[in-house]
Amino acid sequence: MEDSRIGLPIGTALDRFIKRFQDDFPYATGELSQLLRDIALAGKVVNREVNKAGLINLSGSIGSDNIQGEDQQKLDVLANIRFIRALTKGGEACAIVSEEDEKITDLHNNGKYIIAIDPLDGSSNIDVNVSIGTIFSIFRRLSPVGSPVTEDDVLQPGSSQVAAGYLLYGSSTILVYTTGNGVNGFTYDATLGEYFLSHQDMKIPDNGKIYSINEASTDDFTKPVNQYLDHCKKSNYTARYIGSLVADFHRNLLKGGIYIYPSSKRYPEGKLRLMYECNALAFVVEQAGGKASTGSSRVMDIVPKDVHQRCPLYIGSKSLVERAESFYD
Ligand code: P6P
Repeated sequence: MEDSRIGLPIGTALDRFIKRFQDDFPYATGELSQLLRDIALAGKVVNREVNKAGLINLSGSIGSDNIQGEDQQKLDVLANIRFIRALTKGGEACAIVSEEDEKITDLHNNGKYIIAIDPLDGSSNIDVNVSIGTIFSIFRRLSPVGSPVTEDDVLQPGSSQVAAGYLLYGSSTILVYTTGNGVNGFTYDATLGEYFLSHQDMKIPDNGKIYSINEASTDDFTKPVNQYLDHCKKSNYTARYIGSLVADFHRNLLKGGIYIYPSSKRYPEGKLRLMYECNALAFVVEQAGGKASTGSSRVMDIVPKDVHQRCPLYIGSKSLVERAESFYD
């Protein structure tokens, strides 16, 4: 079926783009479109608060840990509230898995979709003005609409995602997402309160020379990881590691490169979360021609056993990920 979005010019408003995309699916009834709009709306609110954090005493920690045992930042909590509120009011999501909440939030409505979300990833960077992001993953529920949400509804492999993407609150705020028909980026114009198509049909360069990993943990890495790092150095790659997954991922998506958070003594399963970090970015990168692996298997093939389970992540340009995998063989 011809993609009716081809030829949509740079500068197309997100709303119009979503509507044109919906026309590609004659049976689409608009719920997914509305869900994407709800996420975009929450992103506008979070963007406003991220940009003013220092002025309205929203920086810093709330003095307690989240369920991940990580020092919870004020904006973590606020972003979580904003997204849950927008998704609840929108009515298209029947359940939410959030990094900030131990349990699944069943919205007890007739929504068709499950959302897994990291409301604000990299939030420890807020106080030092480094880019941070929201990561989201969308599944269709499996059980009958209106019935209680089941574990099977939620614990689906990444290959079942119907949409995924991220918001990056940086020098500009950009929404990048896929619904399985390529990847597009929309830059937010706060003066107009609208996102506009700025990155059309994004494809990750396969000849990237950037590697992103926290090399302070080298002694903690397994041999294949360190062999690959040696390869990168001998190949005159450039090391770029911001400590904010969405920022590192987005740069590598545009310029080519690989981001690695491997398993280690400290994080035997890796640090990053499968459902609302790895799967979402894996869907985006595969749609952009890249690859997302645990080092030995495809991230999106993993059937989750727990909503907060972690997984090692090698993600970026296909040839770089495959080269890293070769050290495991
Ligand atoms: P480390 C932020 O906490 C995060 O989840 C990612 O955004 C980032 O890439 C990674 O962890 C940084 O972890 O162990 O290198 O500080």
